[in-house]
Amino acid sequence: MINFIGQQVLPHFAIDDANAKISPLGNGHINDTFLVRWPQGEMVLQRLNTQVFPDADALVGNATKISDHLLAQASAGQYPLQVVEPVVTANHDAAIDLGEQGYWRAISYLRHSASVEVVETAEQAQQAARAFGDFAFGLSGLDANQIIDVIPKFHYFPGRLQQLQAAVDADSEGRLAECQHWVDFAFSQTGLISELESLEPKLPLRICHNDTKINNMLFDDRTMSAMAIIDLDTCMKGHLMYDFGDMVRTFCSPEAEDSTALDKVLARPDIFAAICEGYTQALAPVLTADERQSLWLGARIMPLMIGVRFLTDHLNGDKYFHVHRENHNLERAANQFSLYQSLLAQEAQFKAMLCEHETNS
Ligand code: GN1
Ligand code: MG
Repeated sequence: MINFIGQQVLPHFAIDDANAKISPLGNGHINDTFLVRWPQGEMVLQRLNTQVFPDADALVGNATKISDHLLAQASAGQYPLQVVEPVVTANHDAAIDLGEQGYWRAISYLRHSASVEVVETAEQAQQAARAFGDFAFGLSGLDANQIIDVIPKFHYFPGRLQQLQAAVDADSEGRLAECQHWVDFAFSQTGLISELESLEPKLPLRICHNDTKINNMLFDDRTMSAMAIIDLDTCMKGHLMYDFGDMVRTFCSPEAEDSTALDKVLARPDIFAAICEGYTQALAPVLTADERQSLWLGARIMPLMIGVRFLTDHLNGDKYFHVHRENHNLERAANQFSLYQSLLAQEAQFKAMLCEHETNS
């Protein structure tokens, strides 16, 4: 892949392969991402997964609109973070479609940036949650109809359960028996659907990030303060509760998303409180009462729904998420369901924390 990039992709950017250093970057589950450095500069290069994103042009178009909007906000002093921007080719194209050999696009690399895989302190969680809140707030002035839904029904829990049911019915890899207990567990939690159905119609549609994992927010490695929000691939119309929930999902556990130490996969209360504080403060001017009320549902639904998606992919033979070992998706699913259980076990305490921020802001 590295040789291919050097010989077939870099020339589109007028970069001489002989002087470039190409290395894999990040831990994405879908696209292939590389850092390219050459004597005159550096950039992030990605091969988009067109199975997952069939309308890659729409994805690139969305990202351009979002970064343009945020850059304008930043230059007016109204957006506190740095903005990742598309890098066009020598012919000023936003992407290179090489057909079978991939759909490639580049984005700017931010110097002095550092990413975190597991949140260590409440301070870190608060900074990151505030940054994701600033991002959503910054986009509240952009007309949501300008953004194309690159994956329709992305965070639609009933649809994800239907996909799990289809995978169970097919059992194409003969993996059902060993994970039947997790399948049963997932289907025992359908009570969330009625909660969702009563809340969702009241929630405004906003441009959401839809993948607010801790490693999609960069810190400044000199100060460890928030620097930028990255990975605009799934920015689409949606509800803020899912962005809140994805932070809870990826910040609260002291273990990585694929850790098999399930007894340690617990939602940390101090981190949950810090997310509530950072996020609701940044969004205070626009957050509606119904949106505030939806946050606890978002916090539960995201680990459960991502767990369902991992389990579905395990049953389907690991066709969607990149895997690095046998049963990787099953292990991820077990991890996410354990985190969900830990959240449920602390429901009263966590709901009280959300109410506290309701009255404070
Ligand atoms: C995928 O590839 P990455 O890490 O940006 C997935 C998210 C999941 C996440 C789980 C398009 O994101 O929805 O929450 O893995 N993205 C897509 O870690 O499905
Ligand atoms: Mg992503």
